Amino acid sequence: MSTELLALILAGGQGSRLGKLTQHIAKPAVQFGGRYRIIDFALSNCANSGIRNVGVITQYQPLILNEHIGNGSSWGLNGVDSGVTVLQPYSAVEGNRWFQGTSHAVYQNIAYIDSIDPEYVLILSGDHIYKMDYDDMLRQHKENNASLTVAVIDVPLDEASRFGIMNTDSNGRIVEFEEKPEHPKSTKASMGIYIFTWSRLRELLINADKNGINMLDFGKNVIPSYLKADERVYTYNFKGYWKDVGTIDSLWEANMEYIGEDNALHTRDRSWKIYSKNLISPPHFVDGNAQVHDSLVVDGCFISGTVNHSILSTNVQVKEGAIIEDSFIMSGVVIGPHAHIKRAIIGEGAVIGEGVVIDGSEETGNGEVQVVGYNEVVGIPDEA
Ligand code: ADQ
Ligand code: ADP
Repeated sequence: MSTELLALILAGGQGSRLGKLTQHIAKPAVQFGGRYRIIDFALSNCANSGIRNVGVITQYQPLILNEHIGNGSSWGLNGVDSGVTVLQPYSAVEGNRWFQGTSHAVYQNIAYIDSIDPEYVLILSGDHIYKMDYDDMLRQHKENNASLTVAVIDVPLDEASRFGIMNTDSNGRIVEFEEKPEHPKSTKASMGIYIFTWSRLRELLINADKNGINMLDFGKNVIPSYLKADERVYTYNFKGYWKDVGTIDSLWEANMEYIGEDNALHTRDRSWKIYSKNLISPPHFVDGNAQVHDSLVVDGCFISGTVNHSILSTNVQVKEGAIIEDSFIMSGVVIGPHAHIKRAIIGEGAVIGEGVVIDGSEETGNGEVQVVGYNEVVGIPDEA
């Protein structure tokens, strides 16, 4: 089998900055927007870009991710000439090599990549919310006769030190790259999305291992080494909405930005649909006393209380007198009578007892987005 472009989604990071939300689940499997898990965006972008082969590199808590991806049929990636392969961690064999970085994870999966025999590999993160046509990036990679193309986006200067930051010449060729610099010299940030000409990357990774050279991370090792070797490294300028949802604040923000008809992701754009595994639930029910404004509510919800500018994922129950504002509520959550949830993320299956107040707002709460973990019980659950 051979294919032009193989996508590899890095879905392994622990996501420690998401705290309780990633205690038992890999970051890319965390829910988003009422109907999705974060990785759906990368998988749907692959499907929409005409990519036929996708490898998902897992490491930390991959169980739910495995279940979710299944045979890839939700994204149409289960045909005779296509497939999603969930690649399992190598930690058991290699002992302490468990924690190593992104390019090392690719190196560990070289046998799989060789079995597909791609001309190019597209490296993606499993934790970004965006819509992007990777085929256009590939077109440009070929036009530039590049050995590496890095997707970039302009970020605010005060956030630039969270990213790989680069300088380019007038043709978009990268002349300088610094991974997460303390004092960033530009605002051109790497999105952690790369297209490599595979033969060249393969050679680099194999030689580095042979010669005991650290080649563990794309940002820290591989890109600098490409630049040093005077390889043709180009940027691809991405215009549009993109968010790395690696922190509680960014995850909450991205969900809030997803509310509304005219949202940042253009949900209603039929030409670039986001697909997910669809578990059928009954229609949602809004009872006679309920009030729902400016909110996303999906299947299986049962609402008796008040919901304002919030997202209710599948099978959420909001009991009488409860108020939910500016919050993202994941699947199966029960919000007890007269509870008040404001500026919060409530994890899958959590139960909030009667009258409990969870408030992360500036005005009345402590100003920090509040989080309740998966299946966590807060207060005394309602008997009914
Ligand atoms: P980070 O996002 O900080 O920076 P990193 O945490 O190394 O990069 O991980 C990238 C992705 O790979 C994440 O989705 C993570 O979960 C996953 N991952 C990490 N280690 C893995 C492993 N061993 N196996 C499988 N998956 C793994 C990168 C770039 C920056 C760029 C930002 C943009 O290094 O230059 O600016 O992405 O978000
Ligand atoms: P965050 O940046 O939110 O902490 P990352 O996904 O970048 O999340 O991963 C955080 C750290 O956790 C990284 O240093 C990564 O190497 C490490 N890590 C990755 N996988 C595991 C794991 N299975 N167990 C423990 N730590 C891990």
